[in-house]
Amino acid sequence: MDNSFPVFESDCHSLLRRHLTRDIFDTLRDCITGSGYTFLQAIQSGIVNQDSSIGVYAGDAESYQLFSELFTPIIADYHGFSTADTHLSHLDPSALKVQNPDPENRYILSTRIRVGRNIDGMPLGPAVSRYQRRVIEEQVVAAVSNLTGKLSGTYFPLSGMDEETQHRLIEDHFLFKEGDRFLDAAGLNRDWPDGRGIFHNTDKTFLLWVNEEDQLRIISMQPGGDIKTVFSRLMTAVSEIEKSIPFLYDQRLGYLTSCPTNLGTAMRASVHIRLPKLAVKRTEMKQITDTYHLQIRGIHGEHSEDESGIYDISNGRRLGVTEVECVQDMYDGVVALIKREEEL
Ligand code: ADP
Ligand code: DAR
Repeated sequence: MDNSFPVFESDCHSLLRRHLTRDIFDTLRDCITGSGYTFLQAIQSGIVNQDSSIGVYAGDAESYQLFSELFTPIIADYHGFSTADTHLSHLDPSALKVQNPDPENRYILSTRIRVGRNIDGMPLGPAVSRYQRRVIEEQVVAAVSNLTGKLSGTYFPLSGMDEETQHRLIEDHFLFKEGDRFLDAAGLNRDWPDGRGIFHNTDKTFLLWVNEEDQLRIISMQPGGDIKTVFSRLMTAVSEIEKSIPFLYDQRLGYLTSCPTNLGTAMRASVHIRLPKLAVKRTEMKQITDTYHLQIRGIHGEHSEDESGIYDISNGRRLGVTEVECVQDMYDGVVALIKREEEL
């Protein structure tokens, strides 16, 4: 790994490039955390992938302190969250003021709400060893084997999963894609597929990814727009799992994650929604999603393009807002999008 100041291409617009000064680089260049994660590893993804939006990953909780000269301004820039701010959690679905925004299923194909979690006492994905990843897998599998009722289900390790099953689960939006180049350069794909897998209940409305970008991605999803039911199921599952697994949590930054974009709630609440009229008025659609702090993705996950007027619409705010506010953001924005679609 080259330890000279990185060369950024003229069309690189990452927050890494924006905030990495020569002074910060010289100060942090030789820093290594207790789990052996180096500053150069932390910035590697943004150097290799010049089209990164952020470009940095944490290898453990200590990364957020030891590399603070760089991480803190990136977090402030991305989340609008300063060192004077403190994150608060609010996980109670009864506080959510929502109803199904599309009871006749004219627009919303499906609703999915996920949170990322990592295990207190372990490094994060970019610095975890093969052995630690297997310990994490064992801990998570033991925790989900205690789930009862509608949350009970089966764990499927990626190792040994046949290609056809894996492809179908990805195509059906249940399983993560094999780590992309951003995760690869961050060291998150090391030893793939060892220690990775997916748990899901019988009807695939509750799923849990093990050792992808975060150590747990806890997911609730179902067809249609019953946002409150999806959120309630997720919160029940999270509190059940937390009875046997300590989650990595920071008083100021909330739930700690490998990518700073997921800090705080680590929540993405999304709908797959068909908006054919707004699809040809993309500027107007963007005005509405910006107003409600929403993000637009394609329906095959991050970095995918929208398909035939169907979009993945989700909350853009994760840190400095509560879980209830994340879901409320998404709901309020979806109501506005459907209203405008009907007007058109
Ligand atoms: P993240 O887990 O960070 O939300 P992605 O955006 O890559 O990651 O989405 C992961 C998977 O979840 C993809 O297969 C995507 O199609 C699926 N997905 C996301 N939102 C929904 C939704 N509302 N309904 C159905 N599938 C969804
Ligand atoms: N691709 C990286 C991370 C962006 C946020 N998405 C995550 N964490 N999956 C980038 O810097 O663009």
